[in-house]
Amino acid sequence: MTELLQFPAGFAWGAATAAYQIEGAVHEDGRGPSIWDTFAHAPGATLNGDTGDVACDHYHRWPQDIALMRELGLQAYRFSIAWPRILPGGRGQVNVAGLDFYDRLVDGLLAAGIDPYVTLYHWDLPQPLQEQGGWLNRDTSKAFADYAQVVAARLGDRVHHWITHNEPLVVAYFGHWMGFHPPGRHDPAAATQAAHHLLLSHGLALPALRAAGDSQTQVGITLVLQPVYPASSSEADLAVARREEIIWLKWFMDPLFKGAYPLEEMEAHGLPQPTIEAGDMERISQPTDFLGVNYYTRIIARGSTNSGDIEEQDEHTTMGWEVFPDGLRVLLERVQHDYAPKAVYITENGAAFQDTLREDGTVEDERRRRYLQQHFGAAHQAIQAGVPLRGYFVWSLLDNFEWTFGYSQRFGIVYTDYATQQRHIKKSGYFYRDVIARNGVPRG
Ligand code: GCO
Repeated sequence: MTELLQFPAGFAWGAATAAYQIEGAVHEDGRGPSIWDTFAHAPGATLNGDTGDVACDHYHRWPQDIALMRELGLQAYRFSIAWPRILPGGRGQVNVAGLDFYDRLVDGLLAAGIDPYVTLYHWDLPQPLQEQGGWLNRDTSKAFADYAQVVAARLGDRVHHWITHNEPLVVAYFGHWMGFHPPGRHDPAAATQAAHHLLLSHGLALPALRAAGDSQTQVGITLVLQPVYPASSSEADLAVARREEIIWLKWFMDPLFKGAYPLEEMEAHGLPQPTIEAGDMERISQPTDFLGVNYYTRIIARGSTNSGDIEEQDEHTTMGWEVFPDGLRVLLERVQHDYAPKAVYITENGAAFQDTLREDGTVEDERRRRYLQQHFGAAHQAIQAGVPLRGYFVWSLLDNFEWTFGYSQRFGIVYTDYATQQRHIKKSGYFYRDVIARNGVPRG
């Protein structure tokens, strides 16, 4: 018999999604437009012009989706709330029908014995706030805290895990510097300023979330982190590695956990200093209960084309990402050593591969199954090494709208047939069900 790597008692096994990627129903029950509606509808912005207008139609099919989660044995479910459903104008008038939707969802999850982990911002800023400057406007941070307060006042008696932001790096860097996410800017100074306001909004929301909860309430933030491996010990590779570490680790972790940006290093690597007001860094670095980590792959830093003692692994996902499970262990140990968060959750990990739905309704996604098994194994090693890892959320429950890649990338452990909206549990989903049932993973 293969050996089973046993996880600690109480470890939370779940799956994750995000509002714009699954809900659809973008014009229903008073929802206002978000920057992703606007962006996805702009010609050429997404592959095949795909949008989240219908997505997985989860807004209507949520009871069925909860039944699926039950079938998988999920203990926890991470989803995000669409700010424009709650406050269509971004601030001011509350849309009660929007709150009602999430209220029903939370009750449905609890009735199924599934613990809700709620993300407040998974990139869908209300469009009216963008028109007032979006994350470049300091007032947006205040609007976010007010929004957090409205949601927590309604759900805080039943939701005990709150995540303020999902991957603020992506909002700042992809949205304001690389330009391939909304609002499509190409300005490094805008990126660092937006990042600062995102972090500030996290700090402003924390007291509101705590005030609406009780002693069980846990509050955190989710970052996408990638460990950086210099391709060799050449000065050129090390220089690139230093810059990548600033972007993918220190830019957000230092202010959150040390109360200061690494400003000199940032400037030296082309990240301009943002405008910071008195008290901001104290707000940003208030203690949190956990850190959410999204891990997909590593970065190999190369200063020149021919450099490199390190070779990429052969296995890649359809996103083009190298499959590198040990990077998860290395990352978690590094984060613990340098920043010591009180607790850690993997809030996303998963892989896109080409899937085929067979006539009998099965999907033999052996590569995804193996990907998960290997990454669970790496997480287990990190726990052995002392990392306070408390739970694991597979990205994603369902195949869904993968941002600029539209529907071309399937990350689900459940297959979505977009033509019929039928769901089919994949082989990886059944594998996950067994892992959860045994609270253990067969050694890979
Ligand atoms: C992210 C987002 C998800 C993505 C996933 C796969 O982390 O980028 O949280 O929305 O779909 O990461 O790219």
